Amino acid sequence: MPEPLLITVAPTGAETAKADCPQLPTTPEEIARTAAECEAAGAAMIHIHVRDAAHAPTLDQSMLREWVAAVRSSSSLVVQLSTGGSVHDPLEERLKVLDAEPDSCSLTMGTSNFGDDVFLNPWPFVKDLYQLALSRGVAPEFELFDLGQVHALGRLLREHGTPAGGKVHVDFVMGVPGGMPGTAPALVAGVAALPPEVTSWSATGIGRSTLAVAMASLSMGGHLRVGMEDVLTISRGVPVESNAQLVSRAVDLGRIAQREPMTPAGCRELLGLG
Ligand code: KMH
Ligand code: ZN
Repeated sequence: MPEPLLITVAPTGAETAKADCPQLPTTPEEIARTAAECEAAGAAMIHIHVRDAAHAPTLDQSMLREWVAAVRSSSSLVVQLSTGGSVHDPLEERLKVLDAEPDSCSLTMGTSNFGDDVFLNPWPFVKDLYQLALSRGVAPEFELFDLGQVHALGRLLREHGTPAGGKVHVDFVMGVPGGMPGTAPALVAGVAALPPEVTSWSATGIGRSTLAVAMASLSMGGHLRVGMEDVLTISRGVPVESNAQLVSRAVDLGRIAQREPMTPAGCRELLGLG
């Protein structure tokens, strides 16, 4: 039997303005509804960036907790909070994201250019965040924007060990201006360079690279991340209607590859969550 397909939905992100994209979920009610729809469509995990009452990205602790509770009230999705936040968020606030008690957190393995901005992840921050996640029992998902970050993951695991239970899940985030391109050869190179401790991997392609990366990932037995954090059109010039639409397309692609969607319980096992 082929391995079930983990579909992670990243519904909001920190970069798109609500005014430019009214269907972007930016309130607790909208994220709760999105979570329920995406679980029904076949997602097992949700990667969350929180927005405030003005729809702007925030790491406010009470809002983080409110969004986590909203998703848990409407779905059984595995809840992953972004510790990347927006490019403007201070490192100390990004560490405090774990206080909101998510199941999982993103953990980017190095600094990279991010369009005209810099996405800052200095090594001491990476180490602190990793150790904090381990001490809190939060499953890190290692975000890899570039090939150098794949090698940095090997260094982190050698120096600080693997999470209890030995599960190491990574996500290739490809096609960001400043990171690796969203192409099949780049994904092949990234997967070939993964340290041996890695037990599962997924991939997402930003913007127009979304389908190329999804199909390359499926062809190599990988998992998928989809969502409006990463792409806002379903085809050239046609806006995405909802995150569930992107999840449904991922389910369809997975079925062509003879992979059935993984359940949230399956995802918890994959991440080593008790
Ligand atoms: N918004 C980006 C600057 C993450 O969620 O951990 C960082 C990001 C990665 O999206
Ligand atoms: Zn993110």
